[in-house]
Amino acid sequence: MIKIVRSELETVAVSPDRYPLQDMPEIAFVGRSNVGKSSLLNCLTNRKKLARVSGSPGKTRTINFYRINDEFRFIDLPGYGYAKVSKSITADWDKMMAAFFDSRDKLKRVVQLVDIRHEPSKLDIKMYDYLRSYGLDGLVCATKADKISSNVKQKNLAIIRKSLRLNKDDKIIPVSSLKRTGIDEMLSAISDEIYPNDSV
Ligand SMILES: Nc1nc2c(ncn2[C@@H]2O[C@H](COP(=O)(O)OP(=O)(O)OP(=O)(O)O)[C@@H](O)[C@H]2O)c(=O)[nH]1
Ligand SMILES: [Mg+2]
Repeated sequence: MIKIVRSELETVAVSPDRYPLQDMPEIAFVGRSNVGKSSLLNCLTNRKKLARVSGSPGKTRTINFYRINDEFRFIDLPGYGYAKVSKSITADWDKMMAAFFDSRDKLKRVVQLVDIRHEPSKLDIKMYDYLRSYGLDGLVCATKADKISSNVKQKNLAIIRKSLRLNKDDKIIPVSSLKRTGIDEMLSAISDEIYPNDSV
């Protein structure tokens, strides 16, 4: 399994002319505003303040490229579904995402984050279908697992699986960035995407 020893914010971009060169494999993270993307990145990299976390949703509005071990990148995508964001910003978001997905050839997988407490929203389902159309689906992270009891957890994971229409082999990993649970499972799944030929 990968061991993250170095991580740095490499580039903050809105449009493709600011994206870094495609010289290493990449894993992106997407989900509604406030679902816990930036918190998960901090947890995975074992850094407290690598990505900015906020109580007010809509914090990450840019595409943030993090360089990990000089080996691969984690990409924090801007959250969707923030109610106070105006229509024009939503249109910009769609354009920003299309430009991103159309151009990153070394993107191995996009981790879809959903809140473990709730049934996926229409936007979550739309986003996941969008990932499916690019063949980048298959890895879901159910966040804030510390907020529910373990018997409700199993039930909710099944609901999420069903509503996103996951295949049998697709992974859904419950994670708590607060309690640091599920982080090793997530790192192991990410390892499999970056180094698919390595066994163990
Ligand atoms: N209890 C609990 N709270 C969490 C967890 N992960 C994130 N949070 C909280 O959820 C809020 C949003 O977290 P962020 O990591 O900033 O969410 P984000 O998806 O990056 O949000 P945007 O950048 O706005 O799209 C913060 O108040 C976090 O402290 C978790 O595992 N458990
Ligand atoms: Mg964020």
